[in-house]
Amino acid sequence: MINTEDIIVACSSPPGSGAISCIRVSGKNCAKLFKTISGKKMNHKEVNVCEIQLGHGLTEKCVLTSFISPNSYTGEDVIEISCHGNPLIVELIISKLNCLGCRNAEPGEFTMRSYLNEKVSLIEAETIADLISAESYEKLKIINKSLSGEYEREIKETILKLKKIRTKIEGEIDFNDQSVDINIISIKSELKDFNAFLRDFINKIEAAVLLNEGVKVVITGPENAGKSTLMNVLAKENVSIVSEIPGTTRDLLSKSVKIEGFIFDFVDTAGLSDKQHGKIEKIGIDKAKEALDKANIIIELIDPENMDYKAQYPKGSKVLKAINKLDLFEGSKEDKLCISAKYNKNISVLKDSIVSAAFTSKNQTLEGFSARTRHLELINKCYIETVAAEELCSEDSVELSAEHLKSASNFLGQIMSPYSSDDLLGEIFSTFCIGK
Ligand SMILES: Nc1nc2c(ncn2[C@@H]2O[C@H](COP(=O)(O)OP(=O)(O)OP(=O)(O)O)[C@@H](O)[C@H]2O)c(=O)[nH]1
Ligand SMILES: [Mg+2]
Repeated sequence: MINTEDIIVACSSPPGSGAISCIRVSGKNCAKLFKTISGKKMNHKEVNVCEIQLGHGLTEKCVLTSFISPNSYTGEDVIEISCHGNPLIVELIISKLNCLGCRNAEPGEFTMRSYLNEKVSLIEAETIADLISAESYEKLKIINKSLSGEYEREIKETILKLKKIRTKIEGEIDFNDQSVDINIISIKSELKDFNAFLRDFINKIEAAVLLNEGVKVVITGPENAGKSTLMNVLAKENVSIVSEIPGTTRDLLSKSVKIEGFIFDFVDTAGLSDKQHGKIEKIGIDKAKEALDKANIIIELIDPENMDYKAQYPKGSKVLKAINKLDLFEGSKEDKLCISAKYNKNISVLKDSIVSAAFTSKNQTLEGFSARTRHLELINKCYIETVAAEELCSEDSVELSAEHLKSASNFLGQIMSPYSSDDLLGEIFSTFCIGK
């Protein structure tokens, strides 16, 4: 159950020691609380220096900044308490506030209140969370554009385009007349154009999600091909054990690596072979197969001893094939990329191929926006419906077509405002950090 009645409190600055820590308090009426801790009246945008009495006979000189509802981050009364950046002091202040009736905030709860009080849209809230966790300049650039509302505007325009087509098709159902054929033909053609537009939009969002959430690159291939050696050279550290014994890697090992400013999550997996396997190797192989299902890019690495290696990958997978141990054979083979993981040969070529495979056109991506898997899933569901609507858009099945468009609108609308089920909102905001 979402509770918006409590006054919530959390430390909004990073944990640990520092010059200053900031504790945020938000609730419907904080004037009484403010008076209790500072002995002063709470005024909007006012800064007060005051000594707060804490446990253990301690006092702390704090700076209190107050904001009166609705003109605050959450839309409620907000007090920001700046104190010396010692975790013990932070703990004592929070425990004092707990004694005065404040509840510790859940992750993202301040921003959730901001959304519920219509201070920020859901996309804005998600973008703020992305801003905080951005680990590259490229990502910051995109988030900046998103914060200026560009992404939201494109989503809203798409919703509007779909709404116009829906209005037309529903009009056809309500006012059936002789010109029905002509109108349906024109609606079908509009739907065709809309679907082409939506396909492009999805491609753009897919690239943006990869940039925002990282590209999952799974390294697979036969045993002993040098997968773990490659993992270590890409990660620039010893993530995986390397040995000449086949079947060394069993668990999945992951490492996030930045290449040209883009984030890639590399996953090293157990080698796949047809040989008889023990219980643990079998589990490793199952895990490797699961990882392949979730990969955005697969690197199939073979070596001179396994040139006939054949494997099946999930439909639509992007597979980069490379032959390792270049030092052990002469020249190029079958136009495949030849590398040496151990002697760091052609690794930069492999990295370039990985970046190009993830972001077909880097520039196009950089003009993209801060999108999430949540948005991509909804827009894909919308697309399935609009494609069905186009197929069914004929005189006999116009009602069915309209039904599919209704579902399509519902999916698209949820990007901006999900059905306010507590669970769904809780799920979205729980990925935010505490104090946000
Ligand atoms: N000559 C040569 N040996 C390599 C190269 N890369 C890796 N090796 C060797 O190949 C052997 C196997 O390497 P690993 O990285 O453990 O291979 P793997 O594919 O992870 O093996 P499993 O985890 O057992 O499936 C080790 O002895 C490595 O030193 C290379 O470029 N050239
Ligand atoms: Mg290995």
